Amino acid sequence: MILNRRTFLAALAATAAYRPADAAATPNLGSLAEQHGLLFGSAFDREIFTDASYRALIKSSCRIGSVENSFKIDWLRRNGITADFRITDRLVQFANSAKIALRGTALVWNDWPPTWLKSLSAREVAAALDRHVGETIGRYAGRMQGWGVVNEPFYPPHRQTGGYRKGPWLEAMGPSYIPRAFKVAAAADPQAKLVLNEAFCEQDDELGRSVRPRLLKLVAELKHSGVKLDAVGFQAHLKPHLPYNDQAFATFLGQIAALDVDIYITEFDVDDEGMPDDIAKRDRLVADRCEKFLRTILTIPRVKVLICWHLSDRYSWYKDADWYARAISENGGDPTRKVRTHLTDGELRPKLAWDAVARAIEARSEH
Ligand code: 9MR
Repeated sequence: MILNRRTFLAALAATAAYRPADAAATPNLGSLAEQHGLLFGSAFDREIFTDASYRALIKSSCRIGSVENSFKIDWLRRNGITADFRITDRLVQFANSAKIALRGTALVWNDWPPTWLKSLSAREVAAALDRHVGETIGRYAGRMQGWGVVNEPFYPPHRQTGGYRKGPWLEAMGPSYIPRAFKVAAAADPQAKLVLNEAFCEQDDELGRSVRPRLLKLVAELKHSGVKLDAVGFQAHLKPHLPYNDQAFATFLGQIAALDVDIYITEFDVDDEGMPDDIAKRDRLVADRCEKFLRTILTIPRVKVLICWHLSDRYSWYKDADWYARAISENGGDPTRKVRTHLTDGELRPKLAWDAVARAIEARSEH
């Protein structure tokens, strides 16, 4: 009997004990996605310089990559406005030689400001934005696929006018910091894809539903005023323990796409805090959530990019988030248990979620 790829993947999924030894034995998500009009990749950062096996996984699987932290102002300009570009130079060099299209992320974010920024006058903060965005993008012009220029503009619980996220950029300039950052970015590298990135919209809770209309209005305003905005990024840190409605989210993505922007899924992973300790059960739940979400939203042709926020539990950011272990205990779980939030485990072995993502990508062409 000859199995075509779909039947083969379905057969694999049906085999509960399926555990391929390494990523090479599984569908290559980067090339599979390419066949379906999608750029697939992952976040990574300086760990790739020392972790050869992770570097190999990133190189073999990713057509696109996001630098997780090193372009953020608190990393690049730790002690003042003068940047230390040594690490970012190496990251760009790595991606260029590995032929991975690279994105810098969260250049302008009201969260995590460096201490020195907080003591500046409004005028100096505006100048710092111009310098950080202009100098950083300008330095790598022609070598980067694009930039997450502004990250997470909204956070209605901060109770600022318009639902904006509180922080030094908003305090100094009001919401005008957003078009300003995009204008500086476009001048520094006219070819780079410029992205506005937002969190929570995938959730169908009060927070997600309060961010969506505000983001839609902002994107419409930016486009109508002629700002160069190529794509809107949705993080998709999926939280299955909160309400969600993938169809409603897909409808919202359709409204965003109608404003003539691409859609990028920029930080894909699944928060497993509400799931049982049992690894087999958790892996199945994570895989199911990945597959259902992606099957729904990948039907939208303007979804062009899918980036995981790391490819392995080895580098899961949940491990360092102070609220994560606490949330597991509150749910009656073992707070010392290993995270199962990503597509491969701590030993870089693909999990059920890897194949679930492959199936969802394959289904894209059916629509
Ligand atoms: O994964 C990132 C973690 O290592 C950093 O400490 C943190 C603060 O800079 O940011 C994490 O990435 C965030 C991303 O930049 C924006 N969306 C939420 C991500 C997870 O917190």
